[in-house]
Amino acid sequence: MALPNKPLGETKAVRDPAVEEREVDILIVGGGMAACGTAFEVKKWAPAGTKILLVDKAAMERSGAVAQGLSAINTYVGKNTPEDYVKMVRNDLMGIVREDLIFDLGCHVDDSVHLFEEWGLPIWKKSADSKNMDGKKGQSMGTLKAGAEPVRTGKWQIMINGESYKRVVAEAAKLALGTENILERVFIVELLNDANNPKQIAGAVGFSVRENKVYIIKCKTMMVACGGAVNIYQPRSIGEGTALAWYPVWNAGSTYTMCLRAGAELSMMENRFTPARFKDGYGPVGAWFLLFKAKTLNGMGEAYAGSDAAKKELQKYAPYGTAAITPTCLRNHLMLVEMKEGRGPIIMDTVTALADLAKTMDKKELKHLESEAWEDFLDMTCGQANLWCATNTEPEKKNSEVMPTEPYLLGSHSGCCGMWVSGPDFDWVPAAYKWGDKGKVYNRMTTVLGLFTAGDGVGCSGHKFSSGSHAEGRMAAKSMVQFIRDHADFKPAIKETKEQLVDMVYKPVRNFLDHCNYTTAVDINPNYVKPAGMALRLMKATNEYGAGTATYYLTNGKNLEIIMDMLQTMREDCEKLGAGDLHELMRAWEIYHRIYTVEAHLRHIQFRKETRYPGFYYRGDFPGQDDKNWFCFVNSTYDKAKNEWTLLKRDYIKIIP
Ligand code: SFD
Ligand code: AMP
Repeated sequence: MALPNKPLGETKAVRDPAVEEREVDILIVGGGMAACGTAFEVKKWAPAGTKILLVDKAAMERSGAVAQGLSAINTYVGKNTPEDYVKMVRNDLMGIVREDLIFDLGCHVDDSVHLFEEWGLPIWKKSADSKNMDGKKGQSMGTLKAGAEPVRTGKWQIMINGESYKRVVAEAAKLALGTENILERVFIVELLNDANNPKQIAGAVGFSVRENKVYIIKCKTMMVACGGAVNIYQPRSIGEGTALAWYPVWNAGSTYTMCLRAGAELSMMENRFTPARFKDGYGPVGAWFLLFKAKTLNGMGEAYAGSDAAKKELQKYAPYGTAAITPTCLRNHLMLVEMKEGRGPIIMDTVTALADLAKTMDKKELKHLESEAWEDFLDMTCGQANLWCATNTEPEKKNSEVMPTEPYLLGSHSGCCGMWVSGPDFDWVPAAYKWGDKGKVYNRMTTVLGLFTAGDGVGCSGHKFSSGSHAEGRMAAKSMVQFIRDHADFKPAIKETKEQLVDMVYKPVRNFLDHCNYTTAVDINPNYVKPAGMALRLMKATNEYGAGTATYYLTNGKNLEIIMDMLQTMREDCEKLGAGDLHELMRAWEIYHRIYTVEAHLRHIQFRKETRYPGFYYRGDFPGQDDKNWFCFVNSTYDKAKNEWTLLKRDYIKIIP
């Protein structure tokens, strides 16, 4: 149940919180697209009486990446085939992907889109004379399921009026699960392995960000879908712009850190997404490229992306670079070449694009087109629309700059880091890609028994986006139900005592309370470090040594060696985090999660001795791709008892010719 909004000011943390213990069959951690998918699907398959609980750190109506809404659904297969979908994802991610996971998703994703429409999400449609119909007009054309044509921008993307997208999806999830089975504003800190089998999941511990209360929850199986990782690198937005980012600032790598600390194997953590976005406001570019057919120009006014020099550059990365659609990282690479050679800044030519479209439009249609240009941002990144207002930018009259942002870690958008999970139980899925227990295969289960993930949590299978994340959450739900049926006699046991868990979760509070009177300035104290300070320390280090914007995304072996040392020190110093209120306690745990996540990222970059994703990051000591040695997955595990990382290669197996 949602707690009411709190009164002004932060809730002071106390030394000894209340403790609530729960035991359920199925625990869903996260309340975003994937978790809402799980919540919607799970009860349909679960035996009567199954206890299910969903825990979100925020309020589901507006939590996660879709909080502000979206203006497009980027994965709708429609008349394409799942095989084509695999080929698109494979090409965009430079060849190394899990084709079993992608194909499986391609078979199911449209069903989630059909549900969104049934639940009230307006999807743009083509009229009989091929005009774009949005809002109510679009709805009057009938549903996608009944055969209406969506407005395709690219081959995979469809336009929506999506400001309330997350509300629509969350409402369905809440209705399906029942609000009595939902805890909002509870931040999960750590997963708990079973006392009798350390390779099995048995529960999780977290705390309320609204009241001084720790939750200890036992379960038989768990979905962890806490999104990707943001603010692990110094963002380009500073000063007045602080707190702006493209991906959701409130997703702090909890998925990766909690799963890796529970022993789950990670895959392709070296992959990151460094998106090109409208400068300073982080407005996405997809609609401008695909719907409005805009071009990017360099500072000389040249459409550099189609130039002979660009074609020559892309040939270095054939077959991906020479494919019909240039992979996302290489589009960035071309942009960076221009910037580094002094031909920046990069400019989105909105003026020409809108003028060209206007040629075939009457006045009313033109007005509508202009409002669509605004709505694109108002629907999902309203800060960009605000910035346009603040800088007198009318896109039909004034162009905007585009810039590659700071790096993000995610597995659902144009990136593919995450957990190494089992694929579906089909004959065509290689044995190395499917696993489970007692002769059963559990689709989307990590290498920890009973621990599932979806959306940003699943590695090696990007380009799921909002719709695919929802569908994947639903697919995993069915496996989770199968799991509890097969493990009906499993009694989760936690080896940590209640006191030990409370000590761990509230340690930053106690550090603070023990020492806060020692100095007059509460943020400065020799006995504790505030999470805000630690966040700055982390972002400075990753920016400078870990291929951030400071070095045009370039790093090398020596820089990585230095930052590993710094990260180790930061982890040690995290023992001294201090939190005076509940909001700060959340910040303390977020920074802890961020540090582990970015360490995993950098350890993978260190291990992979090539530059697989030019434009996302570069290894100065290993430029270019080395297919002979590195056309494989890089995986890793972390042993929390020994504080040891193990990195390994796993074979890439081609399934779709
Ligand atoms: O324009 C804890 N995305 C786009 N998808 C599309 O389909 N179309 C678009 O147009 C897309 N674009 C876009 C997108 C995202 C953003 C931010 C913008 C623009 C500005 C991507 C999708 O949104 C994304 O793929 C999915 O949302 C991923 O789903 P999922 O479930 O993996 O993550 P989530 O939705 O962010 O949810 C995370 C949840 O976890 C909670 N959480 N709960 C408890 N304890 C913790 N420790 C927790 N940590 C996090 C969160 O509160 C949240 O509920 S465009 O750029 O291309
Ligand atoms: P973005 O707004 O950059 O997140 O992109 C939204 C969708 O459009 C994603 O599916 C991208 O892969 C796709 N996209 C964005 N820009 C281009 C482009 N220049 N060419 C092809 N596809 C693109």
